[in-house]
Amino acid sequence: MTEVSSADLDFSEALERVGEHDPNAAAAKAKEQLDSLDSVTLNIAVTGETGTGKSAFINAFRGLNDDDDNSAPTGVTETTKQATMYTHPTKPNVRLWDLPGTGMPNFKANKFLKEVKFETYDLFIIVSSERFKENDVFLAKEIQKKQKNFYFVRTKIDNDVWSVAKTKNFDEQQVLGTIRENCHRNLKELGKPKVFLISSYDLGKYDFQDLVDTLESELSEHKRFALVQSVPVCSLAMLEKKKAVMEQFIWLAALGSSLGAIIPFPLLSLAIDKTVLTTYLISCHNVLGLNEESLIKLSEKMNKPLSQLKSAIKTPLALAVIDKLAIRPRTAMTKPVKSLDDVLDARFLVTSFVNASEAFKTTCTVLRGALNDMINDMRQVLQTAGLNE
Ligand SMILES: Nc1nc2c(ncn2[C@@H]2O[C@H](COP(=O)(O)OP(=O)(O)O)[C@@H](O)[C@H]2O)c(=O)[nH]1
Ligand SMILES: [Mg+2]
Repeated sequence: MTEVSSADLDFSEALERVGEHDPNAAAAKAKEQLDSLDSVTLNIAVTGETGTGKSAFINAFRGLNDDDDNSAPTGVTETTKQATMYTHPTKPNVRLWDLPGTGMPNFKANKFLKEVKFETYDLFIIVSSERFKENDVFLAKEIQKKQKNFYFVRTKIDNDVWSVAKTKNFDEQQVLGTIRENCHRNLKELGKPKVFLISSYDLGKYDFQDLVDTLESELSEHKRFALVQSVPVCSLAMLEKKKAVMEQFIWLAALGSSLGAIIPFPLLSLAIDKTVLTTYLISCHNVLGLNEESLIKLSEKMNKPLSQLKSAIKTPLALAVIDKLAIRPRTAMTKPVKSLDDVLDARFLVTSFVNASEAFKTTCTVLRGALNDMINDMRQVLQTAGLNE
């Protein structure tokens, strides 16, 4: 499966892409491919000395706060020599591994990598909160020998910035530039590797987006998709990235939802398997951070009432998805919301004539519109929360 935007894809191209000429077989294949996207695993190892912020970084990456249930304990001295796995709360196929600290004086990178079973991981993130040390360099070289990728992350940047923020002539870019230079000096044996400056308590700032872009560009297509789906929506820029990735699969969801509509149906919506569309839209809802858990985290992080964030969600489509997922019983107080089925039907009704190709095209348009609605709502949520970049 190659990367493509659904925008210009017609039905016959979609059939070709899944390698089936029969529309029913193509729909089945498309559904299979959608499922397989959720089963690809991404294993990210996070390593570095004790106290450098490995656990806090893992929590932030999973969209959790340090004191949440299931979060990696922070501020504790590591006693275990084992790697601990933390799965992503909504994308369990994405796993972050908290590796034991690398700070001991007689550190042997090769032995360390064997002990933590290096072959398990797709990539390594080497964390430091001050300067990178000899052990970090040894480790990077050994990872390279084993033909895996590593990325240097310099954490606690918020502390560095904060400590000089009150000084005269404070220039944030200059502070960041100096930190970067120092890191490069410590890592010069490795050439000039990229170093990402990060605050785990404010992923929307500094280099987190750049880190995600870089990982994305170096992963295989399916793993890249898992990565972008799982990262928290910490900025408007990250939201745009997520939009782009979800758009790539509209054609697949549209194809998967087609019921081989080769005879005219009185209503186009009858020719569509709405369960496939619903699954895709729920997945968008989670990926974009419109789900309850993500909104709660955002409200805690930005210190904004949850109700205020929720009130920024206004489109009937986003509200219908939320309503569909709500577990609470409806009460008299609940505002009546159109069901997702009704909202989708209303959008399909626009077209009255049908063949498989038209059905596909219309479904793509409906999904694109639905995704746009959710994106616009989430943009409002982020702005309400005070994230404007
Ligand atoms: N200000 C700030 N503190 C951090 C950051 N990352 C970690 N910390 C703090 O540094 C301490 C050690 O972090 P922890 O994640 O437990 O480090 P680990 O031993 O490498 O897992 C904890 O008190 C964290 O709250 C960060 O990006 N910014
Ligand atoms: Mg830890």
